[in-house]
Amino acid sequence: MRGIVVLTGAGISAESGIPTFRASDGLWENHRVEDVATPEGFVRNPSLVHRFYNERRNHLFTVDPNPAHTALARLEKESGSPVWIVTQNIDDLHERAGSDNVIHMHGDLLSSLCSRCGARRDGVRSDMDEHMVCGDCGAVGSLRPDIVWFGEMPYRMGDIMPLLESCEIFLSIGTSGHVYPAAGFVEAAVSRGAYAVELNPEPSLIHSHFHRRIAGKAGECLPELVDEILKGTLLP
Ligand code: BJW
Repeated sequence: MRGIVVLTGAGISAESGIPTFRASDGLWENHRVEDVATPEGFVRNPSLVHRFYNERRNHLFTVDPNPAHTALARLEKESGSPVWIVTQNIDDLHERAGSDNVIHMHGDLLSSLCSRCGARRDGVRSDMDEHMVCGDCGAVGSLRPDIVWFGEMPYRMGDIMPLLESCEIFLSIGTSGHVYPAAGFVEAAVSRGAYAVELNPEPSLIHSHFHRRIAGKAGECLPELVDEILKGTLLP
């Protein structure tokens, strides 16, 4: 059965109080991407990188899913078709809202990765630092946040591409289309026959590839879009 793929970006968590990256008050205004979101930045200054992610992890514990996350969980439960969320976000708000089929292509704020042995451990809730010891290989200082930085291969591309190539509906919610390979997903889906909808208050860099654009906030517009899909009135 052809399913539904939903690509989500920072915009879906904005109404929960998590800053986006490229807004005027976004994360990249106060931090240089090269310093906090590249493997080279981590080697140069692990303490700075740990501080950046520790602050974001601690903030995550203070926020809740918003109606956009809840609407996607409802779509998964009530749709007769398989629904997959491919999120670029490293927060756990989709899971907390009740979604089960979530692929975190850019990693997970609540997981650690050993840059020496590759072991990943989830359930990280306390601050990380450059003195930590890997519980798997015993290396000191090799543990990093389990995040996909620039120049690194996003997770589960081998699962994502077949989902894009077989889906009937592709939704893109709250992503600016600056970062690849995620920005290329709409073309992969549309070229194989998917109907594509973008939901974003501003047109993304890739908006022209979509059949329909909804200008608005995810928390306000996604519940209605989900209703349309569940009623079977979305497709022309
Ligand atoms: C709302 C809203 C509301 C606000 N409701 N919406 C040239 C061509 C192609 C590729 C490259 C290239 N040069 C370099 C590359 C590769 C590079 C890349 O794309 N660079 C670009 C900058 C050009 N990509 C990579 O390196 C990736 N790896 C890779 O390519 O590996 C090789 C490969 C080869 C072949 C196949 C596959 C792979 C890795 C990318 C890693 C990205 N990492 C980050 C940081 C880590 C995570 C973290 O710290 O949280 O991920 S960067 C950052 O950007 C983060 C995000 O996930 C990602 C996307 O940002 P997003 O989500 O779109 O946020 P914003 O802020 O940009 O936009 C928010 C949107 O929400 C806006 O549009 C608002 O309007 C909207 N919004 N309120 C709905 N209420």
